[in-house]
Amino acid sequence: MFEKILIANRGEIALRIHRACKEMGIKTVAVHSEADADAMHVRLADEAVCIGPARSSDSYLNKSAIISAAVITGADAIHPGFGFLSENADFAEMVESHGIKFIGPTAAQMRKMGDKITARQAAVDAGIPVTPGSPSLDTVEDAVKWANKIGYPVIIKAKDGGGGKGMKTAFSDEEIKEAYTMARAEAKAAFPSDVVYMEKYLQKPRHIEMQILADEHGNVVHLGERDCSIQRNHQKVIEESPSPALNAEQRAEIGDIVRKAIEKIGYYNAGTLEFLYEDGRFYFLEMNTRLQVEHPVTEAVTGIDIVREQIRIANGATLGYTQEDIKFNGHAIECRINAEDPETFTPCPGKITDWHAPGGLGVRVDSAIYSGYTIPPYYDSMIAKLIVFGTNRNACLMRLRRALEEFVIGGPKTTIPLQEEIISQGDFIDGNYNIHWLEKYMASKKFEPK
Ligand code: MV4
Repeated sequence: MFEKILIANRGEIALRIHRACKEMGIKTVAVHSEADADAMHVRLADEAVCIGPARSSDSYLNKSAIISAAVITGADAIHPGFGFLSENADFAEMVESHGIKFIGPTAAQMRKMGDKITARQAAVDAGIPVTPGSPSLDTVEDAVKWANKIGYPVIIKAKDGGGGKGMKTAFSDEEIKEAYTMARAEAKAAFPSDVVYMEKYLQKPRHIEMQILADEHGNVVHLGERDCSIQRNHQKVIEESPSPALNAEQRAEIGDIVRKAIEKIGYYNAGTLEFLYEDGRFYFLEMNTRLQVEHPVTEAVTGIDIVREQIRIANGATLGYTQEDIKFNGHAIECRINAEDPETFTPCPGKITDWHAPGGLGVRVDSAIYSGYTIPPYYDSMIAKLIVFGTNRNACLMRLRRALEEFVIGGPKTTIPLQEEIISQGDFIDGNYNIHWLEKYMASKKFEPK
């Protein structure tokens, strides 16, 4: 087993990975920017290396600084967490070329499944349902032809797009020309490639993602789904498992399809397949070849420590269990707590003057915040994740309401009031929502925080 793992990340996920390492008797190396010198993961790690100034591009995205830190400290492996270099195939390659294990898929798997068009093709070849779609569109005539073949409404997407950037919908031949031209122009300006393609546009889908774990010997399991539809501006706000929209048969069906597909594709380590779900049907969107922010929701309902499994897999272990051994219990909901104005979502960095995290049975708080800590303005504004488990969804909601009420964060504004507002809405309580629900809700009523 690895003796020492370098954690190439910061904040709550760095702490989360550190915890898994310590429980496995593995030493940890923290890397940090100058701005994170007094961060929790730095304090708790066995060793810490400053890798550069505050700006991410000079520190957490600085491949050679991170690899140098691993070489200097003699780390056997690097865990990239999420964001930063976690889906950067070149980084994975550089790490492996230094004889250090990258905890994740291979660079080749990352390239294949991380690219929207090749991933879609791999999904089709592996029997995963996708939306009716087109190949890359070279001319506006192509766009008109394919839009009429697929049937309106359609959505045009940039191959290298993400987070909703470079997407344009069209409902008629009149709209398709402008949509195509705009999408290509935006792609050219924002991404490495200006290649665009088209899909049938789903107007009221849920966003449901499947967690998979695969070892390097061909064994694959799925760990169920997460419903991530409560989002705003492509930022997830609340995630839950299981999805209130799925029954056991649907779960088993899509789980089976995904498991067999990943076996066929030959992917390994942790991964998540994102789907749009509408009128009882799944449509593959894209694959995330990394650990995700919302992984604790799956850990709560399966009892599996996903980071521990990633480390075991990277160390060549077999899973040691099959799909039949995976049991799903109860219900879990995660609230992302951001240091942001709950109405405008503008980041509010600053000093934490008070910090009281909720506790009790079934309450988990993943955070690297402590009283007196100052949130730096250089990184994303998520400061904590509140994950609550209950034996069923209602019990989970009751507990979540109590935990949010108990949470005290003095200093910056946070999204807690918005979370409390969302979980008190009838639609949410009934599980009756889709990807547009939150934006519609916030637009429809002047949001009044408590
Ligand atoms: C779609 C879609 C509807 N139909 N594709 C948003 C970013 C990227 N993940 C793909 N996205 C979408 N693709 C088709 N064919 C709606 C969205 C979408 C969305 C998807 C998941 C979660 C939130 C979203 C918010 C707006 C649009």
